[in-house]
Amino acid sequence: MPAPHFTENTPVALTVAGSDCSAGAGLQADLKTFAAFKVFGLSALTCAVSETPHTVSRIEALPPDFLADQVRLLLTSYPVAAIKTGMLFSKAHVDALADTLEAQNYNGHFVVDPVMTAGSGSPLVEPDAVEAITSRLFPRASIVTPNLGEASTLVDHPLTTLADLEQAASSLRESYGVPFLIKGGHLTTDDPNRTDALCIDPGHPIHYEGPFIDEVPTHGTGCTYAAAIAAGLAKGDKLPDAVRHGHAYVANAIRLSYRWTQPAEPIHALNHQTA
Ligand code: PXL
Repeated sequence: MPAPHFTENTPVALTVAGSDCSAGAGLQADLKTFAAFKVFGLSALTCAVSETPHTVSRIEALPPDFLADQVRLLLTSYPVAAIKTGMLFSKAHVDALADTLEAQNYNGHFVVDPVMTAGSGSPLVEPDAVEAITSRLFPRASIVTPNLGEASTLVDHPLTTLADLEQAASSLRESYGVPFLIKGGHLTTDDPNRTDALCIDPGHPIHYEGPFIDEVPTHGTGCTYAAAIAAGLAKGDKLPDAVRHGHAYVANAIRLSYRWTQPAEPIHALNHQTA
């Protein structure tokens, strides 16, 4: 037997998210992504979702104080360098998380993916969760990563063009004082590419562009992207580099995605190998 190899240098990231039993999104996607980036992943569970990429069947939430206990225990036991949030389900869960981060004086990287609906369109959070996420989590975020629909909810008007998306990223950056990455994957345009806009300095968006691959349903891409950014930050990447690596990683995961033909409809999942 070779001697065990201990290391103190492995970065640690924590996802605070829901379980997707079909494992393409949610904390399963986050842990796969952390592992692909060679970051040790921890998970604090908010709720369990019985779902596939096509449908959400049922959601069971854990008690908010149980979420708080997981986060407290992990923060007091591991050198957590980055936290990534996904499906937080309710205002009570958001408050439990925010209170625990404050009580533990957490000041590491904090990636907020403001999850509102599943790729299949079903709501994943109660209506009052969104206000709690914006008021309690956004102000302390290293980056917030809404998709087009989530960004239009946040600015309260529809976003249809890349110019709209850039304007929204700038105005959200101004409102909350933290960087916003708005993902353009859902833009309807004749352009074969899609652009994401990162606003760190208002008025100076950084673009990340890539070909749109439309044959693949995109269940889990948002979770994977935000988890990759958290992994990069945990490893010491600067924010624009963490986003660039995350963007490339998600594009690759879509391009190499799996497909199983079922009696009813084909089922897809992202491939979490590194390029
Ligand atoms: O993709 C958003 C998302 C986040 N978290 C969980 C999910 C989903 C989508 O289905 O199930 C648990």
